Amino acid sequence: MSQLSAELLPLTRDPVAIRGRALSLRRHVLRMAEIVGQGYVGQGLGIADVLAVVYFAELRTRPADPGWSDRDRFLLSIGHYGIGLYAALAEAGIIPLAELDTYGADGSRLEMSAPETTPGVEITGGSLGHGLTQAVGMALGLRLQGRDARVFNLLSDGECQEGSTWESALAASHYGLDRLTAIVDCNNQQADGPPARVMGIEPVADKWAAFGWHTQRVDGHDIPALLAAFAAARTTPGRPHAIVVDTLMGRGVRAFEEREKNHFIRVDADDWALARDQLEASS
Ligand SMILES: Cc1ncc(C[n+]2csc(CCOP(=O)(O)OP(=O)(O)O)c2C)c(N)n1
Ligand SMILES: [Mg+2]
Repeated sequence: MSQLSAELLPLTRDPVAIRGRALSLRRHVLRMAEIVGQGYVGQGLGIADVLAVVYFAELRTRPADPGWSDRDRFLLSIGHYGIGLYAALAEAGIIPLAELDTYGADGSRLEMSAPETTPGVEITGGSLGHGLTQAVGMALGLRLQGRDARVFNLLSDGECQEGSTWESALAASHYGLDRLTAIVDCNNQQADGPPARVMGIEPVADKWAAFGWHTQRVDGHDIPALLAAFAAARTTPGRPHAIVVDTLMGRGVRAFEEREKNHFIRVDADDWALARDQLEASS
């Protein structure tokens, strides 16, 4: 029998508490990026409210035993959002807070693109369009095993251009995987510019709905709206759930929000103090 603590991560649906968690996540993101001087900071800040809701209002997990068989799974297919995931894992006590200082360093478990060898990281993302395929397989497998664990996949607007995403979407609705939730981060950016210029995906919520998913679209920084959307997903049977979240890259740090190219950023050593000040002023 496992000697690891069976204590569950405590959950809350209090928006004030979740907002506090989101601010902590953003502080962690800035700290990680400042040490290394660069990173996917825009994504980490942009997804903080969503991750705060997932980790602290929804996910059934045991911080001391991240491999617990009945855990809810959170799959990050966009490995480059690892900075945001590490912030959530540290905040949840799954990895040590002090380890965040190693983000992006040689030999660190916190590589810039999150690898599944890190505790709490379910899949190695990075090759885009493969997260939902694995999420569907996991959700089917868990159902076959008679487990009621849920599976969440955070994917990006860029990943909505991948054929494998839509093949998985079809399979999930065919099999009625109602314990599967796709969270689609629409930050209106991909490495080469806005999706509308690269390969348009709108109206993206209509597409998920047309594939048979219970679909909602919410402001990804509106915590009460996010809580309500996740609650609706939890309580609507028979179909997989898509929650399309509109987010702003760099959210909370005005200097980053206003950058035109935000996919991967380098910040001069002198500018981090301003970033920290802007985050504190926004909270
Ligand atoms: C299959 C695949 N094709 C291309 C890439 C290169 N790539 C890395 S990130 C990225 C942008 C993807 O869009 P999105 O995740 O929306 O980017 P962001 O919002 O973080 O800018 C691309 C094309 C990749 N990692 N995998
Ligand atoms: Mg994007």
